[in-house]
Amino acid sequence: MAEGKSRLVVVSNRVGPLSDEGKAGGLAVGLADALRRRGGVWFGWSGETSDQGTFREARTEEHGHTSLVTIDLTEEDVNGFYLGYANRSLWPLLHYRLDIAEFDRDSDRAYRSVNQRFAARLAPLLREDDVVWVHDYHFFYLGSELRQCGFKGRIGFFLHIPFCPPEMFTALPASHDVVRSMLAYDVVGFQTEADRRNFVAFCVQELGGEEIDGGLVQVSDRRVRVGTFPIGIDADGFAEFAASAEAGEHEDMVRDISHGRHQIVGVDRLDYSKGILERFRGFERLLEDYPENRGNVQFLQVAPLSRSELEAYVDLRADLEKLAGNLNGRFATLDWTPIQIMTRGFTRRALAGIYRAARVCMVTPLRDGMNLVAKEYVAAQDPSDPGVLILSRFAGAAAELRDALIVNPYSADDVARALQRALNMPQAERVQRWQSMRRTVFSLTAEHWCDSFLALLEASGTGSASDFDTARI
Ligand code: ADQ
Repeated sequence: MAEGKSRLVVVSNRVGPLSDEGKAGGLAVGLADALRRRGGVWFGWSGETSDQGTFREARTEEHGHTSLVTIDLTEEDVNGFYLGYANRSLWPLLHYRLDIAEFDRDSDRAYRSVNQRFAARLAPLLREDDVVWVHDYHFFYLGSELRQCGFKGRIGFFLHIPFCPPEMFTALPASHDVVRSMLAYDVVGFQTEADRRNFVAFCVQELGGEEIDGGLVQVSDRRVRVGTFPIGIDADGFAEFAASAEAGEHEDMVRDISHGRHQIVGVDRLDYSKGILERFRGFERLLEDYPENRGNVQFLQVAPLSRSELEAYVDLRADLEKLAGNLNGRFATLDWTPIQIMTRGFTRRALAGIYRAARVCMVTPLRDGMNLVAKEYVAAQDPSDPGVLILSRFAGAAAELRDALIVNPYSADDVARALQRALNMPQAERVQRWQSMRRTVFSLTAEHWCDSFLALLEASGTGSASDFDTARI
């Protein structure tokens, strides 16, 4: 463990990998890096189900100064906690999709119970001066449960996805319980100022709290620091990936299949929040309204299946294939297929090559906490001939990457106009916009995100919530 610093204990639904073998997502890389530097524990779900679930012996893997500690869930836990409450209630609701959010008592119970059992398993592993950092919407109750177990040290929480306005969040039957229990954390962090404001507004309007200068929220006698910490990527590492042989091979492959046509790319987990259908409609509008692009542009959408066990995702895949099929049927010629969809994952090096081959990257979510693909695309570009980023105003990244072409993803006209502009943008303007975005991506990195969150958490002092009791708030 690094001298003079407390041990870091990270909790997230899935843990690792600690070594970057070119496959980890942006978040895992950022956290792994912090753990490698400081030493500590990464605690979470093993991804396995067993009959004993959380009661089964924990698995521990040692990597230098860091231990990965995981426990199982039962199948019932997976259905209620993970597929149910986390994925069918919280994910859609927090992405402003009240229309498809489902709420039911059994998954609410399962979620609380898993949070309570995770806390009970983690508490005995903790030392008094540990700094505990809990991640994401799977573990809203974990902090207050750790307090119930008697842990008095510092606990921070970071939400990777958006926090919707209070008018919407109150639709969650347990909304008051969730936010009250979040006050057990010493620091609560969000991706953007808009998310932070929504959370504070909930505390004020629903819990009778008030905002105090300096980023503090007070509810009854409990004060919590509420801040904005936009997540970044390991920009240098990603730029190195882009210069690797594997990236070069993929860049060449994409250039070969595009036969000198401009390549447009979209890279997302297959999820309704990513706005892929709307993006296809924007591309279709480009071909309708600006016919000179027919035969001259090609769109590659990379969308690996995520959570395919959920019905909404199966439907989405079918809708996407249908829309792409119709569009291809309508515009394709013997030697040109406008849209290609690939539902496989790529290594991060391969992905960097694909980004580099693309003249335009479309990152057009309907709602997104941050969106790391936007930052990866910027980091992967050739400085002398960079591509253009088209970015949804509803992605957290839009607050930082002002020199992208910012669009309303719901408007096919707006998206088509931006595509036309991107495809015809002079090199000098591309370079100037890219340089400005590059500065942001290379300064507000994953390491910066981690360090600034932990600095605030460490400065928040120990034991501030030792007497935390949700019943009093
Ligand atoms: P995600 O919703 O997963 O993350 P995003 O930020 O774009 O969204 O991260 C996706 C990651 O997966 C990127 O690192 C990307 O490279 C990788 N990826 C996507 N498609 C891939 C493919 N085909 N092959 C390989 N890798 C692929 C959540 C929130 C976001 C927030 C992050 C981090 O929803 O808003 O930015 O957490 O906080």
